[in-house]
Amino acid sequence: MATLKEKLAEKIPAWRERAGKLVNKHGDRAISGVTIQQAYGGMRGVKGLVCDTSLVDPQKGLIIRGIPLKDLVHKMPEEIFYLLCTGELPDKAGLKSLQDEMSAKAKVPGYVFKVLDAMPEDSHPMVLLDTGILCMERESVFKKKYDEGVAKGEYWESTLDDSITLMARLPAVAAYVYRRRFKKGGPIDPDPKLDWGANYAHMLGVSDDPEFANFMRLYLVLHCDHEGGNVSAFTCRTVNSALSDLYYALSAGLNGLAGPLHGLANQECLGFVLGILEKHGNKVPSDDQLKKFVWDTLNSGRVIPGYGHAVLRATDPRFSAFLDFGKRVCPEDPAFKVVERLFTLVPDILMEHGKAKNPWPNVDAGSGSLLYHFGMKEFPYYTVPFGVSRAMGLCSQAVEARAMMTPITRPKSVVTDWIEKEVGM
Ligand code: CMX
Repeated sequence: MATLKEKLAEKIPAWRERAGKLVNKHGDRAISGVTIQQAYGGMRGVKGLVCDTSLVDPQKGLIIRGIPLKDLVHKMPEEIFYLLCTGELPDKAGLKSLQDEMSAKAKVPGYVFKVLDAMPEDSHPMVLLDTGILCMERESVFKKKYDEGVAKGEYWESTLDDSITLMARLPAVAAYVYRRRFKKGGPIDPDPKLDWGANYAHMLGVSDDPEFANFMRLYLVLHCDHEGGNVSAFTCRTVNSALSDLYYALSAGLNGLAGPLHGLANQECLGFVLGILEKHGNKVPSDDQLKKFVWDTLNSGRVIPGYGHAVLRATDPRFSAFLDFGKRVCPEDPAFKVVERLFTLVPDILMEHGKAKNPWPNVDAGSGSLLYHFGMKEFPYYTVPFGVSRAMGLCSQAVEARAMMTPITRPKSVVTDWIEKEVGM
């Protein structure tokens, strides 16, 4: 058995050698160009980053360290974190050592709750989560080691320490945010016997259904990472590249996740589904009624939430995993049934409509209806569990970047005058 740190220590020298060889032998070779459209258009498709934790394949969706997500949906989130960091799934002892380390580091300092209590009552749950993370910055092991003058080649070790502490504490902070913000009563203490996902489910206090813990584990696995260039990952890696520690960097990344074009989209999808039910007397409408609702939405110039993707060109395997879960656990739940029916109808309609490059569902099409099924009805909270999960990807990417001694991020910007001169305008 190898602890996470031991496994990384074993692998990092070979990773450094591999990258070093590439840069030495082929450093001048171009792997991407940049068009003017890309420069003005969010750098879509520009290959300018290396991220080995995961890859988004247009057809297969998320692939974590070479393993398609569909083959990982029954794993524990802690196993996925180990995989993201090292490229290998842990054996039983390796998993236990990580879980033990997380349990030992899980206690959230009391001042965090005092800070959250002092925030305005209507603060957004993501503001509370990100503030909770940021105010713990004084605990950073990386910062302490950096101030002591530790060598650059060892930065990854204290970045890993910070990652594990942050991940260990996030469920308690996130559950506190839920219970305080939505007046659910006092906080629920963690149960040291429970794993990471089950403990989060327990501390939320939303449902006694044992399936809720299974759902939370699945949710945490499915949202864990989505390669390196999405807003939250790119932000986190940029901030961390300045050697701002992970408390600064993770908080910054999750501030990006809070945007409606990124992590906030899941609440809009559930709103769409509930709007359908409301319009039809809270009964699942017929397929013809559903088709009409979808066409009416499109004809009024709006998008169908939960469908389409910037990279994917097939059904998102994360959606498929949620669909399978719902079919097993709550096939008769009206909101879930609408999600299931929409999946059979919307892709054809979007193809006929002819605009969306990808007519298939993304992860957000199904997740909200399942949270709703378990009794979590507060939409503004929905990005928070996404953030708890995505911390796995952001932290593992930071460990990777420090392991590879990646320099500070600093692409070049240009002025419009320069572009006009380049094209002779
Ligand atoms: N319904 C209707 N029209 C859609 C559509 C949808 N679900 N998805 C795309 N389109 C339209 C676009 O609005 C665009 O129209 P215009 O040319 O009039 O602007 C056209 O099809 C082409 O868009 P695209 O290249 O296929 O999609 P983008 O890469 O620009 O955008 C996304 C991707 C996800 C923002 C878009 O598909 C969308 O708005 N989907 C609905 C919202 C949603 O589900 N968001 C969650 C995304 C999850 C994630 O990012 O992880």
